[in-house]
Amino acid sequence: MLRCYIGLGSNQGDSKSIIAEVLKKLNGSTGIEVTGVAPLYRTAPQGYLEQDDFINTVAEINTTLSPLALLSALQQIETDLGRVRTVRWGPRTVDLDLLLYGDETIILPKLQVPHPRMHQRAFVMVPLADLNKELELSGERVSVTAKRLAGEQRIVKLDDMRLS
Ligand code: X6L
Ligand code: MG
Ligand code: MG
Repeated sequence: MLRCYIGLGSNQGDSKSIIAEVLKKLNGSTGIEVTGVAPLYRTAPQGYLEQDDFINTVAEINTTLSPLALLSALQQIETDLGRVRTVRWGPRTVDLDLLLYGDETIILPKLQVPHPRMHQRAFVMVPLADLNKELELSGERVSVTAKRLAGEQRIVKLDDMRLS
């Protein structure tokens, strides 16, 4: 049994409902148990800027699946939820990224873990730090990285917006 972290993002359709649906499908998948979900965040689009804000979060799972079996389970859920690949870095109903697979390093043509750019992205590191403050990545605590990135990139916890 391995502890893994999955990045979730959506900026097309009813992103909150889509993420709820994804979490149900993840937890219902053979060999995957969702053990935690960070708060939802509204985040500025990165890479391709002319698109709507994203809703992002991170899920913590236990899995008995191999990395590639887990990757195909994630891709199947993306397809089930109607993801269509058009513009590179463009809008998507849902994106599921395998961020961490235990403490393993995986370098395959179609899968790199830890996700090679996660430590640069507030929309990954901030929810990851919510789930596990002790976690370290390339020698730095994720909570430290997350604080720095949150000061540089636009990211707002959704619950913080309820009273506004
Ligand atoms: C320069 C060049 C600076 C490229 C940044 C960053 C590219 C992130 C792609 C980049 C660059 C990405 C999400 C997103 C995407 C998401 C938010 C990507 C892949 N996915 N923006 N942009 N949330 N906020 O989930 O992450 S496309
Ligand atoms: Mg992504
Ligand atoms: Mg992806």
